[in-house]
Amino acid sequence: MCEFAKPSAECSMWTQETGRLIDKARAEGLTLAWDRLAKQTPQCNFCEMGLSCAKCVMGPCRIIPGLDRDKGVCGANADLTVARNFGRFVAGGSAAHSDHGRDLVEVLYEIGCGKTTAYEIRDEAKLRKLAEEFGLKSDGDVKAVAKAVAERLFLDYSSLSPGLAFLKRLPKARLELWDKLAITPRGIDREPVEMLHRTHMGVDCDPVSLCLHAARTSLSDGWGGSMAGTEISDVIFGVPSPNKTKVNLGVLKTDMVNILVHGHSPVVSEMILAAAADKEILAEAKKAGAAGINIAGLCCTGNELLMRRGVPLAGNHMMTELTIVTGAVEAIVADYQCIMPSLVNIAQCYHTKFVTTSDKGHFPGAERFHFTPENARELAGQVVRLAVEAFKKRDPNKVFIPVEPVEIMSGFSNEAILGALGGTPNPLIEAIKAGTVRGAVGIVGCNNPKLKQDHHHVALAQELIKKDILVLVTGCATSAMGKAGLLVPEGADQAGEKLASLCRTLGIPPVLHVGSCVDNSRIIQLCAVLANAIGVDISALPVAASAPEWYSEKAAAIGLYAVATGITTHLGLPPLILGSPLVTNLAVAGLNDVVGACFIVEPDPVKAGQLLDAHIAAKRQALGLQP
Ligand code: MSK
Repeated sequence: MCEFAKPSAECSMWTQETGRLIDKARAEGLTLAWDRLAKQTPQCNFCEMGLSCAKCVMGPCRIIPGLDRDKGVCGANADLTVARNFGRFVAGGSAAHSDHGRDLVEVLYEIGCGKTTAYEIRDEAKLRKLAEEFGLKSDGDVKAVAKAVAERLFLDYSSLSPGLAFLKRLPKARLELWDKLAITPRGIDREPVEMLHRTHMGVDCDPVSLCLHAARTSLSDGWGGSMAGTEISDVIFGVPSPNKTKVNLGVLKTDMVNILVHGHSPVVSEMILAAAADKEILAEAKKAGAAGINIAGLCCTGNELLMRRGVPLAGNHMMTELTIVTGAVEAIVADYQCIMPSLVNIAQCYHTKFVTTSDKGHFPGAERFHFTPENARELAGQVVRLAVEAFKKRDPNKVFIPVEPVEIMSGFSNEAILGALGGTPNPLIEAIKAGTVRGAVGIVGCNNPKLKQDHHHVALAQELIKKDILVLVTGCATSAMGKAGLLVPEGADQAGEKLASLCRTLGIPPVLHVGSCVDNSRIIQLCAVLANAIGVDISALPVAASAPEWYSEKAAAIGLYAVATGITTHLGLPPLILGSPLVTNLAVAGLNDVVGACFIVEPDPVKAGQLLDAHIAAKRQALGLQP
């Protein structure tokens, strides 16, 4: 087993709420992710090193470098096997984000064609601005503009793309570098498919070439599918602006019908939110004995509603099973990604309805509703009514909500950040030059049961803000930061003197919540805005990224598109590549000479903070600034 991956007895005890609910789950005879991890331990060392291959039936093969089993049946050695596996891993993550983005483009298209009345354009100005950016007619009938923007993005999903529409946002130097390396992404669907093709036996047998195509694939996500997901979500549901709300399991209400929206897409969850405000359904809830209907979020669907509507966030990835264990959840309404199959079984031990809404996400045993833009309003009403019915069956003796909610601030879209600065990045650039903000780090992503829950996110953020480095946060790291008091202006008390004073003046937290996992596209876009304004490539900026507790293929895609964009990225756990010295060295060093950034792997969050601080100091010095 890899040294980074040892589950610790205390790993489940990081937060008060986790520990107490684990005790309840144990008393009720339930098995949770931590228990399943323990049963899976020790995990397969070959898989952990990336040295197993099951891509054909001459195998499966396990490569043992240095021994007489150093090649698979086809002749692939350790480097090639690792590169093939890593390429497919990144393709999986890129495909997931980008397919999510496509769903938003499809809703925009349906709005443009007048085929849905459930959805509308909430931010017409952003839509027209995008049309202008894409070189399309931006005035006139809003539906025609919506249709044209959607059609332009559909082209980007295909082989007919004239060049991804969002690439124009990048500094010229970065685009020239990608062209030189032949990693400029072409079609959003094309790159992951080509990765599957290249990694079929007997196609691309050069590990370096495969790694470069992995970078290209991830870029089709970051500057393509994910960016489309973010931008079109803003158009349809509104550009986020700062709001105050609450986080942790305390957002569940003992006297209300509690519905948790889970997954990644705002498409269905926005409809559930609207249905929960329906007077008729509210009256039914009251008749059932509830004081009202309470919607709260999980994972990135939660982040979407949190950013735009201030809907409270019940928890992140490793809290999802435990939310049901509270006994206070009437329904979990799930779309796709990061939804543990175990939730169905745990829900069956309570009165909780587990509802799926996407034709892509099937969970045997779930209540299945196939949402489309045409039927979304009607089905949302049915789902909320199902939860109201479930409330009647809630067992008050099983209800246990172990904590009080914590206040947070959210909604820091790029528009909100730049808007607060007078519409230009110049005040931020001046603050960076003066060292008030020495740099910025995006802390993104998941929890992993192999690590002490939330601890790595929080300890890293504390280490960075102490050194006057601003932190931007997305995804499941958000609730960790919130619980630690870092998402409120008072969090400035934990920051260095200069950053703290800026936060107090502006009334902002030292850690800014910028969205869900697709919204990491906001971070790379902001980097491009800063680089263009300063007149440098993105790799020259005093910025970095980090995924301290990551688990998913999508996180690997995010990390790689950040690095390929020129942003050095820290990982708290290594990817499954350590079986290849060539691929590992490329990731942690060689990429610096290729794309001007690389990965840092460091499990200790304090040491990681020190490494990122040193990286930022070096970038500042290279720009002629005080480190
Ligand atoms: S939900 S990818 S556990 S952030 Fe986006 Fe959270 Fe990571 Fe899933």
